[in-house]
Amino acid sequence: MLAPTEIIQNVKTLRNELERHNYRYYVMDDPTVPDVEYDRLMNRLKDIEAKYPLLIVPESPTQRVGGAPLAGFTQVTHEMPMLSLDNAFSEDDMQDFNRRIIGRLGNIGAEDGVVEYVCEPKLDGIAVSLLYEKGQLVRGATRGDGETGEDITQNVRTVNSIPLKLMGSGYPERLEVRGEIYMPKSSFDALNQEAERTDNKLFVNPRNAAAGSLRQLDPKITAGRNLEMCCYSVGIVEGGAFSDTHSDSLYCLNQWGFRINAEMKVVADVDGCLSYYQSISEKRNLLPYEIDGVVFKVNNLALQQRLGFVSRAPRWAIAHKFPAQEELTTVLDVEFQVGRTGAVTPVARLVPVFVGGVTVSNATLHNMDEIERLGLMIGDSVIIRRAGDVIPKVVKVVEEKRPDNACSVTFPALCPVCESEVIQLEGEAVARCSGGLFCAAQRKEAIKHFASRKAMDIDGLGDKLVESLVDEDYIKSVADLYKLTRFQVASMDRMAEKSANNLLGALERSKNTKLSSFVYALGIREVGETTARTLSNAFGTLEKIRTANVETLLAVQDVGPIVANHIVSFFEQSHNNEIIEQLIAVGVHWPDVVVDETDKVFQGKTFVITGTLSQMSREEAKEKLLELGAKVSGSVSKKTYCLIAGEAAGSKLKKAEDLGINIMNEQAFIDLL
Ligand code: I6G
Repeated sequence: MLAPTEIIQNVKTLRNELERHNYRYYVMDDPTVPDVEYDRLMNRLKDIEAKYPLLIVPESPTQRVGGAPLAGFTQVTHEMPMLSLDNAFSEDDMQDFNRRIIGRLGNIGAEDGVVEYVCEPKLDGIAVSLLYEKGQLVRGATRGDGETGEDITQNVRTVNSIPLKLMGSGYPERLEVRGEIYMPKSSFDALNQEAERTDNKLFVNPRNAAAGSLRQLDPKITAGRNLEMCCYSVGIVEGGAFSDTHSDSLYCLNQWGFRINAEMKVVADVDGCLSYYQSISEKRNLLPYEIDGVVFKVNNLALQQRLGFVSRAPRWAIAHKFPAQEELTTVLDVEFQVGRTGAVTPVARLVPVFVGGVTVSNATLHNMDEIERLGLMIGDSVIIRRAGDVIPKVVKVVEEKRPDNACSVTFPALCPVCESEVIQLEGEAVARCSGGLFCAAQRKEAIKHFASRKAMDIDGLGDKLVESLVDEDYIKSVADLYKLTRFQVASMDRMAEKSANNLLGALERSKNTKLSSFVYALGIREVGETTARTLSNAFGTLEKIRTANVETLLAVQDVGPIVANHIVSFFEQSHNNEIIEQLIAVGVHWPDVVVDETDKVFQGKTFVITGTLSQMSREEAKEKLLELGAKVSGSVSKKTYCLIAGEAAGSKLKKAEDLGINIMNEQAFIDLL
């Protein structure tokens, strides 16, 4: 039986230890103990608190899970208004901003015509204020309109990267920390996947998901949403000033337990700001969170004070925004496109809109289920999103803006290209034209695919040229490509003699190919580049693939019943075999593949290794996996088959858990080997 003082001491030690691990994990992204150890400590603390409830305090790490639901949010008046930032949209705007600052500071502060700036990415989240008194978190509030926000203390307490109690020492008596609460891209994807699985409404983007999660009256829901917070400034500072520069104040915040942006950088002048903008633009898609620009601030706090504010924005800071990734536009029409496999896909024709750096006039709507899910009608105002290189997507219909003459979308019963019947099989979301290669659209797409780089790699045979050659009736099948005459090619629009010769040369060169490229080029449904390679490695010759039955195909790694059936039915159709014979007859050839008979149990499966392994090095583990046919990648994604997690596994383990990927500890891996 422990004495009360010993119990209290144990509780203190456990809390300190847990807070330290929390900090290493959520703030520094650098855990020092494995998750199981963290769980053990947490369970020990929970057990003691359950036995002695009087010892429970709000800052205990056990209290992050969220208390009882609220009836509503109360209003908070910000003692110091939460300002907004002016925006720059171009290099000229940035130069103007810098000139204004130098001009105002003149000979005191910008003597040599330069000012030092701090650069940070501008996270696309929700601005919040956290108030600490004597080191304890006493209130969390949204920015609201800058004067008045909402009290979200219960919810911010569930965010693991927000300290409930400040660490270390030297912090002011009253300290208000400001920053952005956001949802990492991986958590957003996992949340929407789950919403899709459970037939719930999807969130439009990580920002809306973060806002929705923070506006929950039940903090337990917020606790399950994997939000993070990154700090960017302070508001109230009473009872202890702590730095002369903005960068220094961020370092202090970091020491006291807050996450600051790892990309933060101090630059000597405006040219440094412009290079920073460029480099962050380039790595934007690789960052684990969404950003909509970068923020520059004069580093010296005394100079910030001298510059002051204009209306509701500081003169010493600016947000250099990226081109918007979401825009509002109108659906002019919905048309139906026919793809290589006959899939009939609705496409929204839009009033052209500049989004994510390009002008977008079309967006795929995937299938009728998607149109129903969005509740989309022709004439609707919609939000279009184009992030990175991703195909533009309609993410939301703005129903309030629906015009009276909006009309619903009807799926065509006949193919819009060849008028064959459109068929939707039971359980499939996609409807298909039944015309096969009779359908000019399917023919065009099949030929484009055949000519593409990863297939037969026919240089100079672009999409437009394929369409014209089919429209002219010069080619009906891929085999006809090799029968094209110089006269036919040269007669095509914008085909000079030289390009015609080049194309004929490329066609000739393409005849010398690889089995995997040829199998991929055939365009068998669900047989992508990787499956084509797996098939050629497993069978070695086209003849063996052609004559394989479903059972034999199922024995190949990664080939499931759907793919196996598509392969068998492709080779059952006589016209496909005729085309293959014609291709071979005109000289298309490839060497057979030597089949490696060893049993490669992990053929094609992607593994990730993380954390420290104690019985072998990571390199040795990788070698073993490669020997068994696996691929080993450095990052976890939906494509990962299994994560091998050693000691002190960190963010990769968390991501794998979020994505529901197989996780194996070192011992299980060794047992498996
Ligand atoms: O909205 C903001 C995003 C990022 C900010 C901000 C910021 O710094 C990285 N900084 C300030 C001072 C304000 N808004 C007002």
